Amino acid sequence: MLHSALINVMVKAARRAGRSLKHDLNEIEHLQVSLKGPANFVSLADKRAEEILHADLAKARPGYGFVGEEGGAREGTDKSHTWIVDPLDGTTNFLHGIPQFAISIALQREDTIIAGVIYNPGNDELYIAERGKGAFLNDQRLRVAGRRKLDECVIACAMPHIGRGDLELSRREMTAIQSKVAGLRRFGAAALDLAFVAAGRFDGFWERNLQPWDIAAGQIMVREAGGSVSGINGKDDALSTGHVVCGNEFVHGELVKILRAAEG
Ligand code: 2AM
Ligand code: CA
Repeated sequence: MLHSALINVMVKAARRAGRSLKHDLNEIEHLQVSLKGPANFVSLADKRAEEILHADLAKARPGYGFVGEEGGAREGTDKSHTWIVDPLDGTTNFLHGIPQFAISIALQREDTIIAGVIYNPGNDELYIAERGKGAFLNDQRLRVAGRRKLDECVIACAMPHIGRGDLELSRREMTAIQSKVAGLRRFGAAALDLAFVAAGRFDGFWERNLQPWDIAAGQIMVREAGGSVSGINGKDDALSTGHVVCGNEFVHGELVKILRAAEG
């Protein structure tokens, strides 16, 4: 399938960084991890992947700014374009050898995300989206699920864990939602949760306290697959608030209602 030059640049970078992550995952699975500990090793894997992404993207599009989870923000001479990159989303899964992790790359032009690529090197699933041109998984056009009955929906969420999140609020939200849906899932990689909504696997997803690089590529993926994405109150912006809720228009609206009520 033919994609734009921009998407080709992003895909090439994602695949090269993916090879690096896959090599490092193999080391983790074979326990050839240094004595300093796996967490340290993973943080090196993360940094290596980000350096590959930065090198490839900067070579192909000199001057674009770059915001990555590991290296912070690097300003470019071209002030209207910025890459927003997570070299390893789903770090805890990666550390445990669970193949639900991904590289997430988005390109922002002025205030708008114009392209996104999410690549899971664990199972070679490649998601791409370009503004106005649709979303694809391994070259198959994506469409969000069409369900309009909440009791048939599978919804993804996050869970506060040690040192992170508001446990009480999360419990109120989960209690309110789990009693109304066919199933709740917590997979632990926000970029892939969004990609799964775009692919119609999940009917919806919400999570709080995310960073722009967790959301940017997944947001355009869901929108280009025909879905709705917003902050928790339904009107604000997921990227700037860091809180996200999405699904088809109906599911998105229902989740917003329930989450707002749970907020109290
Ligand atoms: P990460 O794997 O790149 O850290 C898990 O609920 C999701 O939240 C993952 O996508 C994870 O991204 C993201 N996340 C963002 N900030 C986080 C943090 N401080 N601690 C753990 N997960 C975080
Ligand atoms: Ca992340």
